Amino acid sequence: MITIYGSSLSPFVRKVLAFAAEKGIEIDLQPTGFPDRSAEFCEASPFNKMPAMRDGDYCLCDSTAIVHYLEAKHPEPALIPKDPQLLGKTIWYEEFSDTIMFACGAKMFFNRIVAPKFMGREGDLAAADAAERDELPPILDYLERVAPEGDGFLVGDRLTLADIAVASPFANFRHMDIALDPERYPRTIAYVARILDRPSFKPMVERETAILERAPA
Ligand SMILES: N[C@@H](CCC(=O)N[C@@H](CS)C(=O)NCC(=O)O)C(=O)O
Repeated sequence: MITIYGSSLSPFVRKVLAFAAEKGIEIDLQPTGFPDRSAEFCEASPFNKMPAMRDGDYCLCDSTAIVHYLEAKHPEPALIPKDPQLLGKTIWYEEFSDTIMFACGAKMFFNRIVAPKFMGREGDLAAADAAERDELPPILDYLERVAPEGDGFLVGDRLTLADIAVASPFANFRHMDIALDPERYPRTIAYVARILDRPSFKPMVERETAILERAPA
């Protein structure tokens, strides 16, 4: 069985786990310490970042590398299109999530949740508030322009890595009780709710909520 090291509270780990679940790939999730210096994890992740993966004696780190490995090893159902234009858009949305959304979301999630609950210290709440005030609205404005209506998807006519990658950080927003304005972001709200409601995400996000409720204030 494939092992993934990390916590699904990380949007990168959650993306890999949802991607594997959509393909029906069974995963052995091994939680990592914070920080994790175990030889097993360090072998798989030389820079100690989650997620990392072990498949037999083959190790790989980085969520993008891992999802491409999984796609090549388990091609069906295809989650990364082969058509050049659809492929390009899929990679763009994943990159948008991994860089632009993460840069904003991490400032909020680290300072409001990770630092106080898992590191026993206060986070920089002013930095979190500034990210929510200044960085989040342009991200949501962009998503509202591209979010599909009805039961559509971001790229082409089926679920792809794009949907998985873009929806993943919204679970972190939920954990922080960030309320999106329904007047301003109706399409984004409906689209994200639909993706996070899929069996590949829903039970995982519920387990995260339970972990956060048990964690110290
Ligand atoms: N590009 C990497 C980023 C991974 C990453 O930054 N993970 C964070 C958690 S969200 C981490 O492990 N941070 C710990 C650290 O930087 O020491 C990926 O896509 O997997």
